[in-house]
Amino acid sequence: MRAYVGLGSNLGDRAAHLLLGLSALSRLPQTQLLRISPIYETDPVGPPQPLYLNLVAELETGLAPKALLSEMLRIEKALGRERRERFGPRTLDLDLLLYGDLVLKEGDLEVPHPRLHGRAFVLVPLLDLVPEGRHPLLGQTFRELLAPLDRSGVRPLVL
Ligand code: PH2
Ligand code: MG
Ligand code: MG
Repeated sequence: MRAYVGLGSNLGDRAAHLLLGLSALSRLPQTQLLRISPIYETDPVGPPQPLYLNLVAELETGLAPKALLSEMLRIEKALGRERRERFGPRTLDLDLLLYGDLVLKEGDLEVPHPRLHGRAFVLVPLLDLVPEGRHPLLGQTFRELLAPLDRSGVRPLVL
């Protein structure tokens, strides 16, 4: 199944955390890392905290959604993530954004990701990968969902 994972980091060496996260995703069983979006530096949404780096990765995976999610949590932990306040700073956050056109809500597994449609820091890099994509639950295109949002807080990273 084609799956899209959002990556974010706003603590320590942010780019290194993203690269380690991508490397770990690429090594998951039954999984290929197909493409990645550009990296963006983004204003934090939520409590005051450092700027984020965000990107979206496209995977082809034979893992079931639950198995993929638990592997993602394992990768976050391996990269030193401590869960403290909700929406607070993190070394690496991996969010399962889309799993094919699956719509599912079961415990801590919810696809499409429940906040995908309101977040420019997700929609901008997602649109880089799937410019004609459509939200499987809401039915609107990602382009339509991004249109009313303020994207001034999402800037291409210049290395
Ligand atoms: N993640 C959050 C909370 N706020 N803000 C930005 N810019 N990027 C994120 O990845 C992010 C956030 C919780 O997951
Ligand atoms: Mg997140
Ligand atoms: Mg998360």
